[in-house]
Amino acid sequence: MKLTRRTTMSLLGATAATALLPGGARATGTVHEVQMLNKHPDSNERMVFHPDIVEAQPGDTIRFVSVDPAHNAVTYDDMIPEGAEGWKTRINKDAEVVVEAEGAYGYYCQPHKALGMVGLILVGDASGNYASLKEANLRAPNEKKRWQDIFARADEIVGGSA
Ligand SMILES: [Cu+2]
Repeated sequence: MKLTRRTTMSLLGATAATALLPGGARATGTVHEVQMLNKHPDSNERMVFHPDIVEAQPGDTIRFVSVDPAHNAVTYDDMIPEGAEGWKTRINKDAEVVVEAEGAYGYYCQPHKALGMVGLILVGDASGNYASLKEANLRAPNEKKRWQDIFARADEIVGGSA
């Protein structure tokens, strides 16, 4: 089950590649692309990260692609593994982050957070802090709604890997 899902993910959004990082270091993991879009390609949802759930392994790279303008990706302070580093990418720019620490990472787009432009990255066995993400302080109704939808799908993934 786990292998099947991972294989599916790699067909959808990930390419096996090495990423050239600032400073010349090379990441050896998989690169997972997340598109920043004004409209979901397969639904009427506006302002989305696509895919909004990524399953990765420690050392993998997440590549945020600025397909449409005015988006970025910022981790919530209370939605990352303890001791892990978050990130904040520049608006309108493609950006790559390497996820090192195992766990769940919640992030949002600054201009569209209140509209529910949010996403989840699960690194390795994310069960360590996954449940704590549900306790995070969310203010906007659309933001809460999108997270409920993401959690409903992620519950199966995290539950299945535990
Ligand atoms: Cu946005």
